Amino acid sequence: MTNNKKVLSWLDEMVKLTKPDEVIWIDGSDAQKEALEKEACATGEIKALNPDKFPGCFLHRTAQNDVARVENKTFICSRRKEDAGPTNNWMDPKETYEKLSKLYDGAMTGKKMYVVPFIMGPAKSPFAKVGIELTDSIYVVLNMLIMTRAGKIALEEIGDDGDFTKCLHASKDLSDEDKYICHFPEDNTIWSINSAYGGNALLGKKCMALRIASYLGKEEGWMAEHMLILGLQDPKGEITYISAAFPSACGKTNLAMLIPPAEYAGYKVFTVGDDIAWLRVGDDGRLWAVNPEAGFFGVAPGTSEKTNPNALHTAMSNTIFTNVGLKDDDTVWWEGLDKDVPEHAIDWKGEEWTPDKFNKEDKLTSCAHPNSRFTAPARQCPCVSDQFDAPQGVPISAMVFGGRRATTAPLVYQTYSWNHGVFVGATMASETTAAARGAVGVLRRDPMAMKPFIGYHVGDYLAHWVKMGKTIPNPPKIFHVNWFRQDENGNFMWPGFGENMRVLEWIVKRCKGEVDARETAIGYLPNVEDINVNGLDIDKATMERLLRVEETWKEEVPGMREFFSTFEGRLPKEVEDELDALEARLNK
Ligand code: OXD
Ligand code: MN
Repeated sequence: MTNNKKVLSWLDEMVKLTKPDEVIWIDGSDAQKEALEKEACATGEIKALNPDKFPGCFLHRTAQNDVARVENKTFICSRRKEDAGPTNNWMDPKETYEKLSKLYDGAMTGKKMYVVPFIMGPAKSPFAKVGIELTDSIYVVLNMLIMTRAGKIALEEIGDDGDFTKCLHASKDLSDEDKYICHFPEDNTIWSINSAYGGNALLGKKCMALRIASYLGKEEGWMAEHMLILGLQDPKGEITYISAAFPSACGKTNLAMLIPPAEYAGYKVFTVGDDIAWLRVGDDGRLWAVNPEAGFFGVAPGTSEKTNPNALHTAMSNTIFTNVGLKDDDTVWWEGLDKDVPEHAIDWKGEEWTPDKFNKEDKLTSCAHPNSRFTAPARQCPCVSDQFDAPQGVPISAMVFGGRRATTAPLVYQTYSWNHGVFVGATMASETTAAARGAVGVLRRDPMAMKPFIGYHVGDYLAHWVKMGKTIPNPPKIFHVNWFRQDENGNFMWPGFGENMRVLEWIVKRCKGEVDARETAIGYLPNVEDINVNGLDIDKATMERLLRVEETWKEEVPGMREFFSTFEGRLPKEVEDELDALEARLNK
C-alpha cells in the first residue's frame, strides 16, 4: 500500500517483535469494513443490533476490568524526568522500551495484526497529522474507522517520505499488572498494551491528538486542547465560533450540540467538535481551529431525547456501542435514555438483568456501565457544521473555560487579557458537591481540563500558552462559565442545558463589542439586565447572586498559590503576576 520506507521499516521491526500470523492493511473501503464486521460478529467480538431500528450498529462488551482510561498506568516517557512534570507519571524511555518489548514479544502470535493508517484533522489541511496504529483488535479497527479518516487516504497524505506517529497496540491478555499506556513524545511514538478500552486503545484520540499533539504543538507553534468547538448562528445568518474546555462530566458534548430555547427562534448551534481542538494562527491574525477527530466517542448514560437529541440521532446508525445494555429486541438501553426501564435485558457484563438487580449503593449493578459509550460518525450529527472538513478550520472568537463549582465562581465572566485568561484556565477547578460522596467543597484543579492529557511539563504548557498569545495579533477573548452554582439547599440556581444559550449570547455580544460589562476584581461581569431571562423562572435576586464577586474569592488565593507551588519552579512569571494582580484587586 505504500513505498514510504519509514513506514515499512518500522512495520517490519514491529512484526518481528509481536510475531502475528498475518498482517492486514486497512484501506478504508466499505467492502473491507463489512468483511471485518462479519468476522467479528462470527467470533462474538461484536454483535449486530436490530437492523430496522439500528442499521449498521453493533454492540461490544469489554472485559469487566477494562472499562475506562487508566491514569495510573499512563506514562510520559520523556528522556528527562523533569520534562514530564508533576501532573504525569514518568518512566525512562530506554528502560520502558526494554521492559515493554518483553511483553510485546510474540503478543500477536495466533492473531492477525491490522495496520491502520489514519489522519487526525481534515486531509490536505495544514493541521493534518498522520498516525499508523498496529493493533490485534478488530473492535479497535472498526472504532478507528469512525473516529479518524483512515485507510489509503492517510498513506497518500504522508507520501513516500512523510513522518507519522508510530502507534503500537496489543490487547494481549488484559493483565492489570502489565497494563501500560506509554507515550514517547521525543520519538513521536505510543505503545499501549493489555487494554482494549477506548481511550487506552484508540490511540488517535487522547494519546495522539492530545498528549503527543500537545508536545508537537509546543515544538511547532500551535496548540492541542481538550475543547469542543461550536458555531453559533444568529438570525441574520452570521456565525461566531467558540471553543470551550471543561473537565469530564461537565456536559461538553451537550454544549457542543445545544438546541437554543424557544426564546431564541432563528438562532442555531452547529457542532464542529465535542472533545478536541487543534488551534493555529491564521494568515488573518486570528486563531483558527479544527476538530482532529471524525467521530464522537460519547458517554451513553444520561443521553436522551431531552438532554441531547442531536447526539442520540447521530448514534442511530453506523454506530458501535460499548458496554451498554441489550434489550430483548436487539436494541440498546442505558440509564437515563428514557423512562421505559426494560423488564428484562442483558447488562454490560453480558448477564441477565432485571430492574431489581440495580442497587443504588453499587453503580456497577446498572444495566449499562456508567462509562458506556457510543462511537458515532460526526457527519451523521443533525447539527454538524458545514465547516467540519474545512482544511483551514474555523476562526475562534471566544474561548471558554468552565468547571463544576457549587460556590464562588459566577455564571460567566470575561478575563481582562490573554494572560489573565491563561491564569483563569490554569486555575480552573471542579468542586465536590453534596451529590457526590466525600467532603463538600473540595477543589480539584485541572488546568485547561488538560491535566491528564498534557504530554510534557504543566509549567512549560502554560508558558506555551503565554508565548502563543504573543503570536496572535487578533486573539479570541477568554471567558469562564459555571453552570453548576447551588443555593443553600443544594438546588441548582441556573437551569443549564439549552438555556446556556443565554450566556453564549452575552459572550458573542462581548466579542462584537455590543454590550457593556462591570470591571470587578475577578474580571468583567455582566450587568444583571444583560443576561436575557425572558421565559425563565428565575428572579432578579438569584441573577444578582449568580453575577457577583463572592466574599469566598479571597479564600481561593492561598489554594491557587499552593497549587502553583507544585510546579517545580516552572510556573511562568506572567501567570504568577496574574495571581498577584487578582489578590491585589480583591484586597482593594
Ligand atoms: C473522554 C474523556 O473520554 O475526557 O473524552 O475522558
Ligand atoms: Mn474528553
